[in-house]
Amino acid sequence: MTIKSSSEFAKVLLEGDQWEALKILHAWQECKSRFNIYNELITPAMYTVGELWEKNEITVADEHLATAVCDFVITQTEQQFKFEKNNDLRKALFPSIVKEHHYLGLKMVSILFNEWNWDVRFLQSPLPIEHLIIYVNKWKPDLIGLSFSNVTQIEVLKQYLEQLHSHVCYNPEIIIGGRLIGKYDFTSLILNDNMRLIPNLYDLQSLYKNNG
Ligand code: B12
Repeated sequence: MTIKSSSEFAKVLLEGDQWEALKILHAWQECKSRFNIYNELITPAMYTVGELWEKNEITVADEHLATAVCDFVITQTEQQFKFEKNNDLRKALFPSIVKEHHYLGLKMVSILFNEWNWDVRFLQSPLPIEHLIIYVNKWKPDLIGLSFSNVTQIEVLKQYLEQLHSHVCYNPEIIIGGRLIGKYDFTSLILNDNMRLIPNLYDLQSLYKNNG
C-alpha cells in the first residue's frame, strides 16, 4: 500500500473511519518510526482539522469525531513496549491541567517517553492543581510534562507552575510544551532552573531520547 498523506488521513478521521485510519497507520509503520508518524502524519492531520473548523467547513461534531478516531489510532501506536518495571527507571508524569481538553499531543509525548524507557503515567482528564500536588509529592516523578494549547489558559498554566514551584517537596524537572510554545515567547513562565519550555518534538527527542 502506498502511504497516504496527512491531509488524506485528516479526511479519513473526519469520516470517522477508524479501520481505514488504522490501515493508513499500518502502512506508515512499515517504513516510519513512531516519532515520524506523530510529527508527519498525526499532528499535521489534526492541524488540518483545526484549519477546516476555523474556516467553518466542518462542525464541532466533526471535530469530536476526528478526535475520537485520532485517539484510537494513537492508542494503537502504543504497542507493548518490552518494558520491565524496575526501580531504576526515571519516572515521568503527564497530567492535563484544568479546562485544557486538548490532550492528544500530551498523550503522544507520554508514549515517546515510554519508548525511551521511562516509567510513565499519563493523566488524560484535567487534574486540579491541589490534587496534582498531593500526587506529585507521593509518587515523586523525576519529570512532569504539561501541555498548553489554548491561549486563554495562560493564567491557569501560570498557577500550576507557581504551585508546583512552591508546594512540591523536592525539585522535579518540569517541561512545558504545546502548540503555542514554539510560536511566542513564554520565558516569563519559567520560575526556576528545573523548568523548561520545549517548542517541538525534535527538541524533546534530542534532550530525552538517550537520557532515560
Ligand atoms: C481537536 C481539537 C479540539 C478537541 C480536543 C481534542 C482532544 N481531546 O485533545 C475539542 C473539540 C474538545 C476542542 C475544544 C476546544 N478547542 Co480545540 N482544537 C482541536 C484541534 C483541531 C486539534 C488539537 C490537536 O489534537 N492537535 C494535534 C496535537 C498533536 O497537536 P498539539 O496539541 O499541538 O501537540 C503537539 C505539540 O504541540 C507537542 N506538545 C503538545 N503538548 C506537549 C507537552 C509537552 C510537555 C511537550 C514537550 C510537547 C507537547 O507535541 C505534539 C506533537 O506534535 C486544534 C487545532 C490545532 N491547530 O491544534 C484546535 C484548537 C487548539 N482549539 C481551539 C479552540 C478555540 C477550542 C475551544 C475553545 C472551542 C472549540 N470548540 O474548538 C475548545 C476549548 C476546550 C478546552 N477548554 O480545552 C483553538 C485554540 C486557539 C487559541 N485560542 O489558542 C484551536 C487552535 C483551533 C483554531 N484553529 O482556532 N478542540
